[in-house]
Amino acid sequence: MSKDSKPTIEDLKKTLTLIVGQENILFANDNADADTDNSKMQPYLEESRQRKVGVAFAVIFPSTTDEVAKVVGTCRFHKVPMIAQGGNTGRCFGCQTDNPNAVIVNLKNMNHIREIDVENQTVTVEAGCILQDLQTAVAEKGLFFPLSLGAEGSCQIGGNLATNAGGINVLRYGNTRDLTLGIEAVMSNGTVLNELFELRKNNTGYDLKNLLIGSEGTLGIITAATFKLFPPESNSEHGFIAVNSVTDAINCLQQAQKRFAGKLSSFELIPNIAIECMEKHSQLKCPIGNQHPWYIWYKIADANIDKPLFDENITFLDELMNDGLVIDATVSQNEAMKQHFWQIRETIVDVQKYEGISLKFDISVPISAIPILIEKGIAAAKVICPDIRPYPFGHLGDGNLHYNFTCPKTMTDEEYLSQYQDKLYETIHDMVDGLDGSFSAEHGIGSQKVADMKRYKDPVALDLMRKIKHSFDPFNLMNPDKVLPKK
Ligand code: 2HG
Ligand code: ZN
Repeated sequence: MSKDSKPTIEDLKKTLTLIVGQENILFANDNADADTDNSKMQPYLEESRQRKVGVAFAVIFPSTTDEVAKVVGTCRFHKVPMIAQGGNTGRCFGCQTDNPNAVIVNLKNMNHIREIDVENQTVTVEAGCILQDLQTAVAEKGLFFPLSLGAEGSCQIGGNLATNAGGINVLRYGNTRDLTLGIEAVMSNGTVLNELFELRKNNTGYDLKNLLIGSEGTLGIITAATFKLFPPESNSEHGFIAVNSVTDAINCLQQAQKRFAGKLSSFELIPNIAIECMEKHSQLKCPIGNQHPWYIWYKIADANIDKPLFDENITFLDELMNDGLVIDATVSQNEAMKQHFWQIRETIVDVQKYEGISLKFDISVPISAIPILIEKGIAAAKVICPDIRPYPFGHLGDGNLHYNFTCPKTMTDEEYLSQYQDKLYETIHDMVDGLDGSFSAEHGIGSQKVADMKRYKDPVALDLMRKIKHSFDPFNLMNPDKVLPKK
């Protein structure tokens, strides 16, 4: 580029290619063989369920923090928007874009575990590391990383941090935020924030790490983090039980919390429709029959193996049976059964698609309000769309329901979405708001729920968020149009 001329697209292409090497960048319509090139880009442009197909000028795969910093600096110089991307398993279209000038910064090459510190029980890992790889690596050192969710075989740590992922162990260990001790991120001007502390206590001013966690790439690009590790759950028991109502399920939860206190890791609600759907579309069978209205899968765990939890689990279930709270139950007798229960929980999510599209909800309310939300929500949804198929499941112990609604058997996906999507989202989210709940408990906002931010988020909170965004990203180049609604 000459000194006086304006930077061109060609300059941008050249600089980005120089930073990461030709093999680590894809450009849209790059050459005469444009189709081939775009098909290579496709997996990074579209959402994993193909519910949104985006565009981009380029997808770039930096391998080091320094390369990310240079990419960001270059994009800023050219005033090009940047979309940070991990495993692309998010549910809210957080790492797709409609902007053909945007650059997708995919972190998959930054997948190293920098250090497992056994003495201090911490791990420092790069953003592109797949969650399951991290779990396995720390397990090999005799430690445990508790973040666990259905997409763990393909989601990446950077995405988990950017969305503050929850998952199935939140009851005992908290969300991703609660596991994080330190962070490294590239800021919008290309500087690197290095706060990769291993410290359990650090009160030195504003907590920038916690601003970046859950910010979905709108404040900077997370490149690495340091997490707490735990002793392995060597002593764990699972139960699979059937109950007549959600109120009974909540009573069981309270009993479990009383009896097991901090040892209760997971407490997941599963409706009959999900068990039916799973048995229809997979090889799996429910261990206690498929005729019950509601099911619960729970896990209790402890590191201490001196007092096996098996007997206590049986006593717990006997008590629930005697109280008339449980209609049927089984416990895990071995590792294979534990795997089977977990597989059921995972599979009920995957099989939904075979019954047509589902409108996905990710709400939370105070746990005591869940029965009324389920009852009133289903009644209201049926007034709007009489043959709708409610499919509510999820993290009952956290008050977080995936209050999904599957398309009626008689409709196409397109008819269902065009006629009912907006009305159903509004009705259920209004109801959740009326119960002092949240319209997004663990999946984040992305572009999908930006309008909800405008409708439900406290205006003072929104105003402060906008000011934070502006001070981190004055040119609005970091994942623009996500999270924050326009004024
Ligand atoms: C889960 O809890 C995930 O399995 C996905 O958050 C939920 O797809 C969904 O509705
Ligand atoms: Zn979930």
